[in-house]
Formats: sequence, structure tokens, C-alpha cells
Amino acid sequence: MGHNPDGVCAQRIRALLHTRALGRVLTVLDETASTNAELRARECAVHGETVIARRQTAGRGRLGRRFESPEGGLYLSVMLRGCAEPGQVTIRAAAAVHRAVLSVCALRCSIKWVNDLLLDGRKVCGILTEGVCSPQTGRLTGAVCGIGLNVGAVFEPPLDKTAGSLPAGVDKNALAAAVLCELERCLDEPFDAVLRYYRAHCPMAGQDVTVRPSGLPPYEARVEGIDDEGRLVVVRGGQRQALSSGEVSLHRED
Ligand code: BT5
Repeated sequence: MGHNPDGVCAQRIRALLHTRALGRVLTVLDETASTNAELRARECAVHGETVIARRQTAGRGRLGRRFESPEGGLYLSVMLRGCAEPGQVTIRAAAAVHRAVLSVCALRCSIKWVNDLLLDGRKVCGILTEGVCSPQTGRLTGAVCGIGLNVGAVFEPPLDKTAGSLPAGVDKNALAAAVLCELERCLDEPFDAVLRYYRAHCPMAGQDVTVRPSGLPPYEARVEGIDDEGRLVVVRGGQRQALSSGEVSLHRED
């Protein structure tokens, strides 16, 4: 977008990129339905191939939910082939985006297990990792990690109560390059080192939460912490459970 100095630009990102693989093949689109869908449709996409869109018309969240993706935000998906366990990718990506936002914007988010970054208690980033299977063999051949960051966004009710945004002036090209660099680093690091960082920025231990397991009734529990596999350990009526997926909402004072 040559006419918009604040816009996402492939050339500027490339100039800032210090990765081996991530973002080395990079496409920037004005608009697409979903960068995850776009990348999953590229059967021959190589490890690290990245698609960024300036807006998405059908941005995806987990469980078929929608991720609002207005112009101004950063919507990025990376193809990961044969690297970390797919189940660990979201944790590694959350740590990576946390580091990137801290280094580029000097803003310290908190991580909400498992895939959200919050700023002042509001969600500014969501992450969706989807497995990719070979259409011929049905075997898992990789994972697409999609990261949506709100920048200068104003949301309509009811989303305005929970969604937040990084400030409008953020350098999205520097942010995209930093996300890719940090993601590469977090994929290389031993999982326990990533978890140490993740736990340090995920202040959920001791908090009361509502757990909404898919297809089952919600229940109240207290968070004990995050175990060595990245699962959220909650205690309910004296019983300990490790959650590997599912929705958890924090009980907030407001
Ligand atoms: C997520 O799902 O948060 C994962 C979002 C991943 C988006 C990226 S953008 C690039 C790539 N391409 C895609 O199509 N997706 C990925 P989940 O935890 O299920 O949260 C979805 C919920 O967050 C919604 O039901 C809303 O309540 C809320 N939400 C929707 N849009 C939001 C936004 N822009 N900011 C904050 N919260 C939002």
C-alpha cells in the first residue's frame, strides 16, 4: 500500500526480517476471507511461508467463532512443517507475540490461557493453530498458526466490553517482523523454557474461573497453574483437572 505510510508492506517487513525460514516466503494481501484459510489452501506451502492481510472478511476464531478483522489490524498466518508438536504451537506463539509487543510497542500484555493476549484486561490478540493434513493420505503434514492483533481498532457492542487494541501509531511492519523472529525463536527453544516465560506472564494462578467445556455444562473452578505440557490445571471441589482445550473465563471485579 504505497499510499499509506502506516500500512503493512511486504518490502518493509522483508527489510526488517532476521529469520532463517519464517516469513522468507511472504505474501501481503489487501483483503482475504481468512489468512489461515488462504495458507491452508496452498498445498505446497513451504515451512515458514507467511500470509498477511490488511483486513479479513471472515477471520476465524476457535470452534467456528468469528474474529473481527477490520482494516488497521495485523492478521498473519505462518505455515509450520515438521517442527514443534502442534499442541504446543499456540503456547509458543503466545509467548512470541508477547515478546514482540514488548519489544516493538514497549507494552506489557498479559497472557490469558491459552491463546489470548490482554492489555489492561482486554483482548488485543487471538491465536488459532490448525493442523494441515495431506488430502491424499489424510496424515498431518503441518500446522498453520494464525495470529490476529488489533491495532487502533474501535469495536461495537458487545465486543467493546472485552476487546482492546494496540495504539493506532504502532509500526505494523516492525511488529510483523518481530512476531516472525520471536516465533522462530520460541519454536527453537526447549518447551520448558517457553513455558517459564509463558507462566511468568500468565497471571491466572489462584484466580476463580468459569470453565466451559465444549458440549458440557459450565462449572466454577480455581486455577492452580499451568503444567509441563501447557495444560491449565484447575481445582474443582477438591479435585484437580488438567485442561488441554476449552474455554475459560476469568471472574473480574467489574
Ligand atoms: C481466537 O479465537 O481468538 C483466535 C483468533 C485468530 C485470528 C487470526 S487472524 C489471522 C488468522 N486468520 C484467521 O482466520 N484467524 C487467525 P477465540 O479464542 O475463539 O476467540 C474468538 C472470540 O473473541 C469471539 O467469539 C469474540 O468474542 C472475540 N473476538 C472476536 N474478534 C475479536 C477481536 N478482533 N479482538 C478481540 N476479541 C475478539
